[in-house]
Amino acid sequence: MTTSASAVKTKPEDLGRVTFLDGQGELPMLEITTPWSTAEIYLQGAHVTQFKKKDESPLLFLSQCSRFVEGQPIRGGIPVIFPWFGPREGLGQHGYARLKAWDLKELTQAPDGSVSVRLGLPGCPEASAYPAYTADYIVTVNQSLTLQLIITNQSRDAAFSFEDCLHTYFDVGDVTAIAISGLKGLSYIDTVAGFVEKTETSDTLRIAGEVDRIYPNSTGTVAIFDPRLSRKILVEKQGSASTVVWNPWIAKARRMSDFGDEEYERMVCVESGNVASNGISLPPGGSSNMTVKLSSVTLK
Ligand code: TA6
Repeated sequence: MTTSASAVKTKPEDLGRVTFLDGQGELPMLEITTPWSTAEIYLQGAHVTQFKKKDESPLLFLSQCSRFVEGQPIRGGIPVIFPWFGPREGLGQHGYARLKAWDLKELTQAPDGSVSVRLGLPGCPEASAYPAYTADYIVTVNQSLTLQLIITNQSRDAAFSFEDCLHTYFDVGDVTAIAISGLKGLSYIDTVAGFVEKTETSDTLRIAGEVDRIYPNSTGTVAIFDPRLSRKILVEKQGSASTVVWNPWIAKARRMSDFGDEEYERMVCVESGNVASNGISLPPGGSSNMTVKLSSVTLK
């Protein structure tokens, strides 16, 4: 016997729920609950600070020392990096999108219990250096976490060149025990070794010191095997040509005032974006759409 969807009454507890509240530092945030998971998004930086599946430990790392101050980046979660990646003379690191309060544009609760939140980057003085553009960010929460960053060149006559990156901090049981796959055979820029270009020859990348690598033309799925937390994290993506892998290790961790000295042991960044040689140039009216799906499976 088939039952039409309309005949199936969705119980309230099966719908996704969104709660607006003041988070750390009194910064406004959304708390999202679905039948499978919970998530937190701060309007500051459209910053996802947590995603946690029921009966699993948090997927994302958030520093215990993070600042929650308007205009300052949150340390951990998923910083939205735009319109540039890395340092810029006199302009700071990783663009200004993560420093601004984004506007909440739309909330969608799907009949299956998924919740989607669309946020928009408002105009700001720094944007005057660029052609007119819009930046929309859609976060979808269900059994996994899907992030979509859509940049549109609203100019009628000028190209818009930029970099973007979802700088995701993953929570791991012990960074020296994880293995990262999906990068074998790719070239990478080793910024720790003076930005020299190398080739990834190992089947899996292990972390035993500071790692800060940009893998250009890296479009495939990356997996993080975490034996301590008995899970495999998958980073699947479309519209992203670059992967960045980062762990600050001991010395850099100590230099970061918004990061605990020992916290390098519990995190790794696997970032999805379009940076360096993969930067994007949009023609007038053109759009880019980067979609990243973060999921996890339990290791038997
Ligand atoms: O993505 C790696 C990286 O560029 C590292 O070089 C390190 O600076 C990290 O980003 C964190 O940057 P942040 O500006 O958030 O401290």
